[in-house]
Amino acid sequence: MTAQHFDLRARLVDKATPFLFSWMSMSGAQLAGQLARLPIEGVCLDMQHGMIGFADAVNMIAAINAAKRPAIIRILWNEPGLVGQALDAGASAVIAPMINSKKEAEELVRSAKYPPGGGRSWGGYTALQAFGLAPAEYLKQANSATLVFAMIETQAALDAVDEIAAVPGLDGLFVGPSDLSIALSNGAGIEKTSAATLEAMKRIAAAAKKNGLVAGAFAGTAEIIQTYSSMGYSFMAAAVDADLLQWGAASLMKALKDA
Ligand code: 3PY
Ligand code: MG
Repeated sequence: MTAQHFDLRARLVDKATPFLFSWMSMSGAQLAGQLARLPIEGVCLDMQHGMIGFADAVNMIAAINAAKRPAIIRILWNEPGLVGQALDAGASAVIAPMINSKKEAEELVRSAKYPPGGGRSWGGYTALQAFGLAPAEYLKQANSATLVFAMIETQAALDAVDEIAAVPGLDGLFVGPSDLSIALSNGAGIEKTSAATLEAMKRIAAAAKKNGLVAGAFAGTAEIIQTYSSMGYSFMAAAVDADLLQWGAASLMKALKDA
C-alpha cells in the first residue's frame, strides 16, 4: 500500500471501532468530494439503486480518493465486467448485491481477484494512478488492497450463508436488511430491526466470524448502527446522502424555532 491511498483492509482489522461510510444515491463529483470530507470514514456509491452511471462514478471515485478516503462501490449486479470496472476505476471495495449461493460467491471472487486467487482481467490504469503504484506492484498488492463483499439479503442466501462465507478470497458479508426483511416477512414490510431480521443477522455475523470475514450491513440511522454494532457488525453504511441533507435542514429549522 502507499501513503497516497487509504488502507481499508488495515483499518478494518480494528473491529471494536465500526467503520462507517455514507451511502450515495445521487451522482456528482462535487457532492462525493463533500461527503468524503464529512466526519464519516468512507463513501459508498450505490450503483444498484442510486442514480449513478459509470462515467459519473469515475469522477466521484477520483474525488473520494483525493480526500484520502476509501471509495466503496455497490455494483448493479454480480457481473464480472461491473466488478472489474469498479476496481479499475480505483475503488477500495466492491459490494455485490443478491449473492444467493456458493457458486455466485465464487464467481464474484473470480471477477475481483487476480490469479492465483481469481481471474480478474488486467487493465486498471486509473487504479494505478489512484493507488500510486506501478503495474507490477499493483498486481502484487491488488488482491489484498481491495476488498470484495457478498450481500446476504434473501432467504436463499441465508440458507447458504455458511457455504458462501467459506468461499476462499471473499473478504466480507454485507447484509441488505431491507431486502432481507422483505424476504423474511414474505413482502409484509421493511423491518430492519424486527426479531426475525435480527435473528437472521446473528447467523450471518456468526458465519462471517467463523471464516474470518468482515461483517457489514446497511444501517442508515444512529440507532440501527448501535444495534448492529452490538451484534458484531463493524462495516456499516451510516446514512444515505439524501437523509444527511434532510437531517441537516431539519436540525437547522428546529434550532431556529427553538431559539
Ligand atoms: C438492502 O437493505 O436491501 C440493501 O440493499 C441496502 O440498502
Ligand atoms: Mg438490497
